[in-house]
Formats: sequence, C-alpha cells, structure tokens
Amino acid sequence: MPEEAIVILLLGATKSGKTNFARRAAGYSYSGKCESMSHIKLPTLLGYLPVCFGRWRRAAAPYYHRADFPKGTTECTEYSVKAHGKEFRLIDTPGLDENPRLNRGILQKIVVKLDEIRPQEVGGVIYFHTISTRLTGPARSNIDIFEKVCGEPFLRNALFVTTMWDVVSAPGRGKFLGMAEELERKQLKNLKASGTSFYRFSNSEEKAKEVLRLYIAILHKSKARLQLGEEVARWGTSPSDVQKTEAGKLIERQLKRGSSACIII
Ligand SMILES: Nc1nc2c(ncn2[C@@H]2O[C@H](COP(=O)(O)OP(=O)(O)O)[C@@H](O)[C@H]2O)c(=O)[nH]1
Ligand SMILES: [Mg+2]
Repeated sequence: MPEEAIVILLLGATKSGKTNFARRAAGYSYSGKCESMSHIKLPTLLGYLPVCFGRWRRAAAPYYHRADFPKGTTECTEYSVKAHGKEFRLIDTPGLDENPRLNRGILQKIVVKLDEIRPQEVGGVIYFHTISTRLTGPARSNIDIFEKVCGEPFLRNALFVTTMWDVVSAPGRGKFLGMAEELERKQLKNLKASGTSFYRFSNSEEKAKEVLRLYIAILHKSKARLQLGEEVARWGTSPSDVQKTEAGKLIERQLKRGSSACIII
C-alpha cells in the first residue's frame, strides 16, 4: 500500500507568507518561468502529462494555477509537493484577520476542509509571521487561535515560521534578529516550552523543502492529534458545532471583548 501523504495545515495572519511558502515548496516561480513541472498537469489521452507551456501558459490557465501571484486566499487550497522521498499535502488557508467576526468564517472553512480530508489527519501545522510585525493585540490573538486549533499536546508538531528574511538588509538585520530572539525567548516562550520549533524562512524553494525535511523529523517525535481535527470528527461541521470547539470558543470570547471595548469607548 502506498504511504499516506503528510498533511500540513498553513495558518497565520493575512500577508504573513502562507501562499508564498506553499508555492515555493511546489516549485512555482514568480518570474513567469516554470521551475518545477511536477505540479503542472494537463489531461491528455495518455493520462496526465506534465508539461511546461512556456509562452502558451496564459491561454491554458484554466488547467493549472497561474504563475502570477494570486490576489489573496479566500478558500482553503491544497498544494501537493514531493520532497525527501515523501508526499506532502500543504493546506493553505485564508489569512486570520484583526476582526474576530471574519475569523469565525475562516475557522468554519478550515473545519470543512478538515472534514473533507478525513480519514486523513493533519500531521503538522505551520504558523507564519512576518518578522517585522510586532506582537500587538491582533497578532497575538491570532497566535492564540493557532494554539487552540492545535491543542497543547499537538504543539510539538507545530512550527512557527518567520518570513521575509531574504529582504532584511544587512544594516537593519540586527534589529530583526533581536526581534526574532525576543519572540522565541520571551513573547512566545510558552510555545517553545510546549515543543514548537522555530524557523527563519528566506524565501526559496530550497528553504521551503528544508522546512518539510524538518517536519519528517518532528513527526517521528510525536503521535499527538490536532485538537480541531478531533473536535470536527466528534461533533461535525455546522456553525454551532464549530462554536463548541476550543478555537471557536476563543473567537467568541474575542468577539465579546471587542464589542465590550466598543461600549466603553
Ligand atoms: N520577499 C519575500 N516576500 C514574501 C515572503 N513571504 C511572502 N512574501 C510576499 O508577501 C505578499 C503576501 O504573501 P502571501 O503568501 O500572499 O501571504 P498570505 O496572505 O499569508 O498567503 C506576497 O506578495 C508575497 O510574494 C518572503 O519570505 N519574502
Ligand atoms: Mg494566501
């Protein structure tokens, strides 16, 4: 029997780099050139024949993801990647927002996706964070949601990836290195204590694949299950089921806090 693919859920705020990472791992290029053909499949009489369209790419766009960068992720989207002798299914998700009301809808979409992939389970979660973003209220709230999606035992299967290291220039690098240190040692020390690994991503296919290699090692360490996945299997996917999940309950609390703050103002 073929080995099951490793499913990895990509979470994080909007513009933190989830889609970019998935597309790097899958070998997409932003120059319009096709760096890897494995993900491009055109139906033919001979089955699925991988082809690189070159200048006819645009005309054939309905058959594959276009190389131009997408405008924003509104639905959970899967990327299939082969690396280190394993198959990975990366599930890109719509970005978590400053507005808990929108996060309610995003959580719903993630839950439906988790139900759709069953009986396969999520093996790992990667949380993305732009290194220049300070951990203020909304950024912190989104990390709290990520922790509830995982559940404490599964945090050992999680990876916290900071992005944009390729554009951090030499003069400013010290400041960002300091911010990364502070994240790992102070602000997110609870995550670290729970076993979450940290990684600084410098935006290349090679580095994206390095992250996947890290995952193979992480998965050998822990057999924990994703908390949200367990909750979906137990209860279902209706909006009231989602509100019962730990992540759903947190979003409702964040909503209440938000609306009471408005009353005070
Ligand atoms: N240079 C650089 N650009 C990045 C990186 N991560 C994301 N971006 C860019 O930032 C923008 C938002 O990234 P995207 O992956 O769409 O964020 P998402 O909303 O989390 O999916 C896009 O224009 C990406 O090309 C990175 O590590 N380095
Ligand atoms: Mg996206």
